[in-house]
Amino acid sequence: RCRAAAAVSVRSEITYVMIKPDGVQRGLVGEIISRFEKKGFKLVQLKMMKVTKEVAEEHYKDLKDKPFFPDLIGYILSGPVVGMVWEGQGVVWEGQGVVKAARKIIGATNPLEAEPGTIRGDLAVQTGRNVVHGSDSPENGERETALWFSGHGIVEWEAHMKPWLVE
Ligand code: IDP
Ligand code: MG
Repeated sequence: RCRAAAAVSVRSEITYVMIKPDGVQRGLVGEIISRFEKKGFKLVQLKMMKVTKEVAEEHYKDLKDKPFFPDLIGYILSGPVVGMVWEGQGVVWEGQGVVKAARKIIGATNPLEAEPGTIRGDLAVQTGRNVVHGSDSPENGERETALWFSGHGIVEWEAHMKPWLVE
């Protein structure tokens, strides 16, 4: 079923997380997926893909006037990526849903400012090679899921861990 293309009101919050080409080349796919999985988020979509310029530019369209935009697109096109969608299934962190929580796990944009314990803080050193993307709002979680998984939507399944995770 294609939830990403349906009306906004009924679904729980989802976030689009993407392991960028450096994360794939450095063999960090398992490590990065593992951090979200262990936290208790529910994986509802996953795919390795070669990126097209059109999708990369659409994904980062809000940054198109930034001086680093051409380098950013070049970086994202430099190799395959692993895109995934995570659902929070009732897990909230400091009152926020999965989008905000995923960004805490990812850490600050500049890996040198990202806290140890975050993905970027532990695994990366430069803003231009910061290994992972995470949506910055629930709206962008929906938008990016629809963009990267166009025509696929997300997989609906019941994760039996939920009562073991939240009271
Ligand atoms: P975010 O990924 O933490 O949400 P954004 O500001 O949305 O950060 O920027 C998107 C991506 O663009 C960053 O993850 C990084 O790869 C790249 N980027 C952002 N700012 C710079 C910069 O100043 N120089 C080079 N690349 C940058
Ligand atoms: Mg961003």
